Amino acid sequence: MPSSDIVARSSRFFPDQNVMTLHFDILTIFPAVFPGLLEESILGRARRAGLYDVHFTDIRDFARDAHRSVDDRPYGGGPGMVFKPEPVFEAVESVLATPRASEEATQKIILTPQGRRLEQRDLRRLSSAEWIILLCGHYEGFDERILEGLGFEAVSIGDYVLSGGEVPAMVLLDGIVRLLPGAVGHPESTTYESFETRTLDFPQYTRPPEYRGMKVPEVLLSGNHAEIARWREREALRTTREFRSDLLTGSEGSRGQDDSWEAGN
Ligand code: 6GU
Repeated sequence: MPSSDIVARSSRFFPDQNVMTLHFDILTIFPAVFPGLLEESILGRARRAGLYDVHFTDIRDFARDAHRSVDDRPYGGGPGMVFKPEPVFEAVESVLATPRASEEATQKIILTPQGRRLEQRDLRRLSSAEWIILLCGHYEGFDERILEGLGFEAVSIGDYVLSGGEVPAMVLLDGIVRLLPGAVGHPESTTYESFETRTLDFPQYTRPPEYRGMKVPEVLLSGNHAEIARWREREALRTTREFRSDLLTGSEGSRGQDDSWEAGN
């Protein structure tokens, strides 16, 4: 997998270079919430190394009235407010007006609890894109014509409701960037981990061998690598059975989602 990722990411424009920059555009009414997360750790290093970059568009800049309003009351009544179509369409069109990659290498995603639930394999597939546009929802939702007219994929990060699409957008970005070749020190640490293998990770320990009466399992101190591998496999299965038996049976809970989104597109 890592080698094919590298091929996928070598640029048509710079074929002699192994790495190209994955461009993110994030459309939001709260651009100020993102920078801290983008500075630290893997995301910070990968960005400074040029593996990816992020451009923000403040949807409010495309509001038309003096109050810079981007939401309105829902037709038919009910609580909450709905994203108006005009500022969102115009913000999206302003981003699309300066393409950063070919159509085929571009992924356009709208973050909404009404979307298809994100899985690790989706992140894996998205990590070979060249341009990813993320549109963050807010309020009670979007005017349906935004979903209908823009041709974006609607993506949810799980079966719970958040106040907006900013945290989900960061979840996507984080999950994608750490898969880019060079982002993580040991590439194998992204291939043998939970959800790629359909089991949870096995328990890990570091020094000291005993802490507050809790001991590191003897087998891990034994130096017997075959024994250690068997123990880890057993423990991974045990914790998966206990907390996520759905991963072992292939049933995905109430939504019965058995294909990655876009698989059928
Ligand atoms: Cl993408 N948005 C919101 N507001 N809530 C969510 C979500 C997205 N995914 C799960 N819950």
